[in-house]
Amino acid sequence: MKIGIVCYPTFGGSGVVATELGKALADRGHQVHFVTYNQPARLDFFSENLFYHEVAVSNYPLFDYPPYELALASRLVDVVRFEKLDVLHVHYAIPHASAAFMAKQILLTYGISIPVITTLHGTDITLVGQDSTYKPVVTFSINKSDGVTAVSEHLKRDTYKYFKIEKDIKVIPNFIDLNRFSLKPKDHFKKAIAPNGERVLAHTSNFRKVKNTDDVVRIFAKVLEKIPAKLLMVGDGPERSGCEKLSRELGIAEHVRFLGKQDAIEEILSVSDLFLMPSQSESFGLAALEAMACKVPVVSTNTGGLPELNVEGVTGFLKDVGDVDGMAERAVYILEDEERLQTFKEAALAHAKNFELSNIMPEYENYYKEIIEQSKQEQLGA
Ligand code: GMT
Repeated sequence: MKIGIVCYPTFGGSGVVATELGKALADRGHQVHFVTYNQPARLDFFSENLFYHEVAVSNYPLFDYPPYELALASRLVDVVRFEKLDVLHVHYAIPHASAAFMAKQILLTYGISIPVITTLHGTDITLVGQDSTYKPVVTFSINKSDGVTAVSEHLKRDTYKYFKIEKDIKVIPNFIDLNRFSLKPKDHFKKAIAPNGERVLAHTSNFRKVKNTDDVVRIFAKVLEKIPAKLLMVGDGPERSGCEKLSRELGIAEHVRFLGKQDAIEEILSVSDLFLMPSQSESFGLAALEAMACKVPVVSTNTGGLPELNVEGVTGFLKDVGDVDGMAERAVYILEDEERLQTFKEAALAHAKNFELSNIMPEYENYYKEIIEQSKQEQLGA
């Protein structure tokens, strides 16, 4: 198949999923065309089946807000026409689903019918999409997509709860490439981070409010009262400087390392003993799955799709949003006993294997085929 993928090219979860999916599809022999405003963060190698089409946004001085959605729709028309794509798969509804809808309508005037699949990732439904600024467009463009997928059962339920959706939503969970995300021998790095055998806790995110990164620091401060430990904070975003300030105010700054954006996340996870994800909302929790694949148990909130990933008492523990004391107590429980920690580590990896790329990718492949066929039948019936 010739597949067009639209996503945010940043380190955010939806962009990561879209890029890893595109790479895997290219490995399977499909031709994959990324249409984004920048080279996707993880699209960092050459493959004869991978193409990148940049969306250039004209910044005419009249525009206070350059019309990105129009630039994207025009680029999609161009790419679909000239590359003869079979399907467009857009990740994150805003504004990708509506741009794809517009492109689809324009392409019909050229006699081209392209099916559009929208994958819902999280805040496009749970946060941003519910803002009345966008809600009518989000509802319309989901209903006008030929196929719709969500990354967890919970997100599917939320979508039906908050929007008037007439379409079937197929749940295809996020996935992990266990060849990349696995425990790496990084003992020298661990010694440098935790020279006295301290436990290493980790958090990776884009430091947006929804991630509750202050709670990561607060949980860690409480863990530190009980056991020697270090905290690795990976990523960058609006809340990062506040977190640094908080760790100074709590007097624990010497035990917290802010590493900024990192490519080799698996190496950092490989020296970690526990992953903290105290998010306000999390439709799936890809970062937690990456940790589990590197044998790192997870203490998280019980929000959104997290209970579908983190198994209570097996791969880690789940507490209510904001329950800093509860999460700290559970973290200490896992970390204070070496044998118990090893049991949780093994279980984290065992569960991550259920989300292995090779298990999940065919679900997308089959869904593409189904939607392409369905769209052909509709054309014939029209
Ligand atoms: O940052 C992004 O690219 C999307 C982001 C979001 O806020 O919607 O992440 C979501 O998509 C990820 C990939 O499917 C999920 O693993 C995250 O749980 C989800 N984030 C939230 O729901 C907050």
